Amino acid sequence: MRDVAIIGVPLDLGAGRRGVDMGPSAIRYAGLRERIVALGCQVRDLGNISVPLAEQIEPPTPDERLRYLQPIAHAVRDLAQRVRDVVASGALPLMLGGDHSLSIGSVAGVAHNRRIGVIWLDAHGDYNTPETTPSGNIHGMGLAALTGRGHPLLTDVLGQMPAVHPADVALVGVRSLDDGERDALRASGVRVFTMHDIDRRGMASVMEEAILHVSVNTAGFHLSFDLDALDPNEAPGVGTPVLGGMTYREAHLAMELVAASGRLIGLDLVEVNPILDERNTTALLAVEFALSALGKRIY
Ligand code: 6HN
Ligand code: MN
Ligand code: MN
Ligand code: MN
Repeated sequence: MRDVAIIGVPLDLGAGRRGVDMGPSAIRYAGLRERIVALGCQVRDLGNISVPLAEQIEPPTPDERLRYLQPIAHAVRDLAQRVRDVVASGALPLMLGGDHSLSIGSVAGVAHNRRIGVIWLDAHGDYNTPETTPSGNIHGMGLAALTGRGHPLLTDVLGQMPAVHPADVALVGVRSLDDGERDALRASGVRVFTMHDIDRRGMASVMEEAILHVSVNTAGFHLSFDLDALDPNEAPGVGTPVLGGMTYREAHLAMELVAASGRLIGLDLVEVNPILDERNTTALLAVEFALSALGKRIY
């Protein structure tokens, strides 16, 4: 079993709604560390990245198309450097969020000086730019930034632009895209699997193709798991719920296929919002997904 390093990112500046800053606590409280140790992994919890509160930075930002750009750019750079160091130490970085803008840093860190694949599990595309965003929220721009589209402070985090090639990315679980975002995604070369594909083909077929797609000629793949990929009836504690998502069983199967691939090199669990959750259900599911992705077997 592998070494795992946990990094909390209590960031909510990239989301329109407050509460996901408490996600790292909720996931830790759900027993993350002990349960990964029980798998036989060596686990280090590196604590949280320091992130300012919205209340500390009023007024938000001069640019309403990139809300809180400066503090988010600072946080993702800090995170990317720590993740790069974790990777150099031979451990697998496990990020707890926090809003999805944090993945701009985590993926940049995992991708440092090498070609990696990315699987982005999400109800959304996170492929907006300042030109297409309807909200100005940077958590809707993370995947675009990682593939080189957007503000330079977000596209060039560790001096490698783009951090990942669009052709090495698979987006899975999508059911909410903004108009400009959809056009950009179509032109990008990112492989998109919507909920329609999961309904028609089944999760196993979709994930097997996604994993193969991001594994060709790469050093392995990073999995960025936005918990809003799940149906909000099963995972209510997320920042931006969208009906019609994957079931717990489907997501769980996806994680088992990730583990079976032997190619996982980084993992984000993001957008857990304890304020909207019921008895920490969503955080508990996040822990289950981490365990399955790391190779937990029933038999
Ligand atoms: N997420 N497409 C919407 C926006 O504001 O850009 C929602 C983004 C949600 C982002 O869930 O990580
Ligand atoms: Mn997302
Ligand atoms: Mn989302
Ligand atoms: Mn490919």
